[in-house]
Amino acid sequence: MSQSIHLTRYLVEQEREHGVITPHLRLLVEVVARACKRISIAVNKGALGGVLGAAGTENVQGEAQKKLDVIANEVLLEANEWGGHLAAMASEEMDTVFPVSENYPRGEYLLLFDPLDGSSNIDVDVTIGTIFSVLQIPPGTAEVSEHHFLQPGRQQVAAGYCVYGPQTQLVLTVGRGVAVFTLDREQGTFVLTERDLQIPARTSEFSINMSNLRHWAPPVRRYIDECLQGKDGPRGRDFNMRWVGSMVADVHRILMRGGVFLYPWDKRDPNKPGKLRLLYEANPMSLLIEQAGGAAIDGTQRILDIVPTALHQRCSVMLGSREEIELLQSYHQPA
Ligand code: P6P
Repeated sequence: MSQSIHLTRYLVEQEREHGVITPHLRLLVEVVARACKRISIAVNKGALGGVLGAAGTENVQGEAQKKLDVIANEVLLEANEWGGHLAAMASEEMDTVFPVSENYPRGEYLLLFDPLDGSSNIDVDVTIGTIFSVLQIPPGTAEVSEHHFLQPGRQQVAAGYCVYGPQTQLVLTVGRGVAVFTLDREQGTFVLTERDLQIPARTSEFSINMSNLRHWAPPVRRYIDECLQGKDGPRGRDFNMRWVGSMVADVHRILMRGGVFLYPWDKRDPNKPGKLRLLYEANPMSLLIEQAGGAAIDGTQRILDIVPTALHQRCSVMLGSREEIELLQSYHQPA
């Protein structure tokens, strides 16, 4: 019987054979994965678990929180604070950074997360997920503060998400490609089901919220218009469109079969660079996409090169199949 490889064995391989992770980073990923299993169980209970609907509170983004947003955030905080691998955490659901309590030893890693991305889909049973990003700080850093988190995404040491859909899957990179693990609910373990995802460079599927069409900047408008013209237009082929309204679901589809995902700047709020958050949405997803052979830009530059200035800052996001992103970037170059 072929022996299936579980998450722990994969991480031990990465540590022992490739030296890409430390024992503390291995522990961090295992703890996050365990927390995601707990979140998956809560999500799957739905109304039967009394976890649907609004929490009656707002997060730092000014968005109404769902009960599951709060539950997922608390699960991740509780799971990660005692292990000695983390110095601090940051979350979409919390205004400021969360230093590990002085009751526990502090490690050299920072964990950032969107505990439950796609919340608007929770009550209608559409796929949602947890996104996480891991940064490093010099060991023994005394007081961790927000500026320690303001590192460009290329400095992430690990990134991933857990998608709560028909299956629960953990998608992870520790810097050597992208691996996919599917939750075996009978054993309660994440089993390796894809060892090295590669995104097709070419695609005929785009993902964008078309209701914002009239607000887009010209380069994005040109790109989408050409896709819509299909084989009679300059692209010479017909395109399909998908929009789940949950970044994790849309990006997972792109990682698994190719495509291009856009949430660009638009003129509804000109001072906002985009809707999605840089540190715990765009950066982890961009690292995964690049590790799988794709590309991720904000229109003109690589997302992973953006130097953050604020914990919850937003950015314009275009990511996926490399050929499409290169074309989009060319449309953003000055004429
Ligand atoms: P819109 C979910 O709220 C989210 O942050 C992303 O997961 C998703 O891609 C986007 O917003 C959807 O935004 O404007 O289409 O509802």
